[in-house]
Amino acid sequence: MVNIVIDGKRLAVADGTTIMEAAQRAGTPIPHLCYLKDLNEIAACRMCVVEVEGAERMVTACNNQVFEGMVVHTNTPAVRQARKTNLRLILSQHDSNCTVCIRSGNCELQKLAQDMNIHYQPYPVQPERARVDLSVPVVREASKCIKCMRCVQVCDKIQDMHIWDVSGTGSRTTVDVSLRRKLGDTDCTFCGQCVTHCPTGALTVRDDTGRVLKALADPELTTVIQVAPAVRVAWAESFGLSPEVGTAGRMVAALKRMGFNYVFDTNFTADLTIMEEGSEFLERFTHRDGYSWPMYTSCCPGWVRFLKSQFPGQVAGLSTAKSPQQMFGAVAKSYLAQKLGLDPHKIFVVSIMPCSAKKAECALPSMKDACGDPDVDVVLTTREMDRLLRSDCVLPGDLPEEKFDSPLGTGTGAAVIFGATGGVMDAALRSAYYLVTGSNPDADAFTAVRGSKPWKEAVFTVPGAGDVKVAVVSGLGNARALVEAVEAGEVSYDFVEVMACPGGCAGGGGQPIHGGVELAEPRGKRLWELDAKADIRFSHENPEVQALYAEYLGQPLGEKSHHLLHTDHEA
Ligand code: HC1
Ligand code: SF4
Repeated sequence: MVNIVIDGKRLAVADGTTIMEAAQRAGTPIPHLCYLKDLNEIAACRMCVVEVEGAERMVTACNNQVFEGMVVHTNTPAVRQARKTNLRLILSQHDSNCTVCIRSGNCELQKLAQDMNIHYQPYPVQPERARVDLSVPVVREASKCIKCMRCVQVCDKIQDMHIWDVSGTGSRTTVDVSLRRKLGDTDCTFCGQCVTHCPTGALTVRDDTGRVLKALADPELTTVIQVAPAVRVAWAESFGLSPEVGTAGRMVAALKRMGFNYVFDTNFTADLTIMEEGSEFLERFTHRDGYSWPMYTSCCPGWVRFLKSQFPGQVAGLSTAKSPQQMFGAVAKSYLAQKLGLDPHKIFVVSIMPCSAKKAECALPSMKDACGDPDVDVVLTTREMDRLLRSDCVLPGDLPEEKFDSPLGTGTGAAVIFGATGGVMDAALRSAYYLVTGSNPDADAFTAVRGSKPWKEAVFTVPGAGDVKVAVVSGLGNARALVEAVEAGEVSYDFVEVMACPGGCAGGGGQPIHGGVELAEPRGKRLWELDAKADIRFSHENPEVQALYAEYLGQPLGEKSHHLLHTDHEA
C-alpha cells in the first residue's frame, strides 16, 4: 500500500493506483475529458492536471501513479486556471453550435464547459471544416473533433480494425480515417463503437428520422415497425425511466402514439431465425462432408462484413440464414401483405435497432427478396427512436402499456436473449436439441455460453447427434483471434456465435450513450431475466412462427424459406 495526502485527506491506496483513481476514492473527483479507464489514459486533453508538492510543474492525474508520501492538490487557483485555459483552447477548435448538435445535452465537452463555469471564449474559434459524408451509417464531423483519441483506441484495441488514425502535424494535427481514405472505401464494419465512445458530436450515426416522418405522413403507405431485442432494455435510459417503468409495453404504446400502423417484434423473427439456422446447422452437422467448418452465425452485419473483408476464405462457414431484421422485412412484405390484402410496395418497414451496421445491412442489394423493394426500408437506432418520441412530445412514462400487434408480434424467451452475447447460441441449442430428440432440453441446460467472458467455449451432448463443440465471442478483436486460431488449426468448433460489439447488441453502436460508462452487461442481464420469466422459452414453440410455417412457408429450409429467408452473402 502507498500512503498519500489528497487535498489534506490522508489515505492508503494500492500500488499502481493513479492519482485520478486515488482522488476519486478520496471524494475529490478530478475532471477529465479524453480519459477512459484501461482504454484511453493518454492525458491528451490535460483537463486532469493537479499540483503535486515537490514537482516542478503540474502533472496529469489519469496517467501518473501515486508514490509513498505524495501530497496532491486537486483544486488550487493555479489548477483551476490551467484547466480553464486548456478547455478554452479545445473549444477554440470546436464548432460549438450546440443548439442543433445531436449530442447536445449528452456531450461531455458541453457538460465540462458548464461544470467549469466557462461562459465566454477569449480565443478565436477556428474549427476544422470538412465535407460530411452521409453515404455511410457512421458520420464524422471534423469541426467537432477534439482529438481525444478515444475512437482510435476503441477501434485499435477492442475492434482491432485500425480505421481511425492521427493525421497532419503541429496545429493541423487531427483524427481522420486512416490513410485519409473515405470511410466507405475502408473495411469499417460500421459497428458504431467509435460513436458510442466519442465524447462529442464528432462521430454520430446518420440520422434517418426524416424518412420515417415522411412515410408516416403518407396516406398511401402502411407503416410497419419492428423493434430489436436489445432495444427494450435500453430505450428508456434517455428518458430517465427505471426498468420497471420503461418496459417493452410502454415502448409499444409510445410507438403507436407516433402513428405507426403496426408495431411488431423482431423477437418473432429471431425465433424464425432459430428454426432456419438451427435446421441448417443440423443439416450440415449430420452430413458433415462438403461443408466449411465451423458454421458461423450470420445475424450481426458488423461481423459478416468483417469476415468478408478480413477472412474471405471463411465466408462459406457463415449460416445462409438472413438476420432476424431482414427476415422480418421479407415476411412483412410477403406473408403479412397477403394476410392483410396489402400491396407489398405500399408497406413501409422501419426497424428500431441498437445498431448502426443494420443501416448498411438493409441497403445491401441482396436484401430485397419479397417484392423487389428493400425488405427493410429504414433502420433507426435506439437513440433515433428516442429523439423521434421527444420531437413528437410523446411522454412514454405516462402511457399505459400496450401489446405488440399480431401476427408478427410474439417472441419467446429464446428470442429476447439474441440481444446478449451467447443468446443466439443458447437459443439455437435449445431448438436443435428438440429437433433431434423430439423433446425439450432444460431451458437452462446451456448456461456455459452465457456471461460476459469475451471468448467462451463448451461441448454439449445432443442424444442421437453426438457432441457439439461451440464457441461464442463478442468484440471484433476477439473474433479475429478466434478465426485466426481456427485457420491455424489451434481450435476446432462445430458452431460459433460472433457479435461485433462487446457484450453483443446490448452494447451496440446505436444504444444510448452515457459518457464512456459501459452498460452492455447490465442490459444483457435484464435480457436473460426476461427469458427466465417468459411463458415460452423455446423458439419452436412460438405459436405465430408455427402458424407462419403452417399457412405460408411450409417447412424450415423449404423453397419459400430459401427464397425469402436465406442469402449467399455475395452482396
Ligand atoms: Fe441484434 Fe438481432 S440480436 S443482431 O444484436 O440477431 O441489432 O437486439 O435485432 O437482426 O433479433 C441488433 C439486437 C437484432 C437481428 C435479432
Ligand atoms: Fe450491430 Fe449487434 Fe452486431 Fe453490434 S453486435 S454490430 S449492435 S448487430
